[in-house]
Amino acid sequence: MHKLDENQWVSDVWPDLGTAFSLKISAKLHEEQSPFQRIAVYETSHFGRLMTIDGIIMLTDRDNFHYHEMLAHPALYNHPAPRNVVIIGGGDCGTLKEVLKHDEVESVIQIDIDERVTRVAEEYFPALCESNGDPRATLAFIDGIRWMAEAPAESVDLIIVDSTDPVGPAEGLFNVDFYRNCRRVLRSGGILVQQSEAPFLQLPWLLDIRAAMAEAGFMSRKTLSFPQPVYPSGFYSATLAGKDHDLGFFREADARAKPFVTEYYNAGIHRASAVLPEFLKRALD
Ligand code: SPD
Repeated sequence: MHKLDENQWVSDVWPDLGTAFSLKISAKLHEEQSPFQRIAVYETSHFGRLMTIDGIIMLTDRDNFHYHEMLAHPALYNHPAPRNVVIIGGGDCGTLKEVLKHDEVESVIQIDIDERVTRVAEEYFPALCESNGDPRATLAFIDGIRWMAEAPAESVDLIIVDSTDPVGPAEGLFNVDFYRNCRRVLRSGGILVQQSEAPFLQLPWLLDIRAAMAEAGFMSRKTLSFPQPVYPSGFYSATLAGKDHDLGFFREADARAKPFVTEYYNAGIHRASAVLPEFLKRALD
């Protein structure tokens, strides 16, 4: 652990957007160059621990629940019977933990190319990894793009892409070829959900994601918005794509009676997250 000066900050800097978001830190707990990326963990003054990858904020103890819950629960309650789930990326295991809260899920394979992200999370973010020993969970450290290209058709109900941004190692998780394979691997009624960036600041990325999903043959798309304080602008999104069906339905009664604790997600939030501001509705039309 490296103790830092009183007034040190870690900043998530986006030169092309002219923005930066900073967290005050008291110590650097870990830093390494994995075969794929630079992983760092800091102790912050007000947000608990912070993980960055290649200098970009991935998560903090304090606020990661918004993102992980909204990547998992809306899609799981949109699907009538989600039994087999695949998470692409998600090496910190926060999304896995949320998925495993659903008793109807029989298996989850988490496929992250970088094993070091998971090993670092196990050491510094044990709360996110507390369900890793669940017998329904398999952790694989292989290329998710290749896995998807080779997976049997119609074998999965839900695919969650919990990736870094569409630059660097994760770029291939945002394109038509990858989405085509996801669609092939999904059963009828299956759903793909992709973290789809910050609508106000990164709208071109969101539009590209939706266009690629449509080009890959997904019949419907639904973008949900939610707060994510430590990501650019604090306003974030996830986009669901329905293989061959409309995404209007969700198991609202089940969501209302959810038998597990969440910090952000509930049935009302599920409904509300699909209500988009005017600028975004116009952009997505
Ligand atoms: N702009 C940062 C986007 C990072 C999204 N994924 C974070 C991983 C959390 N499981």
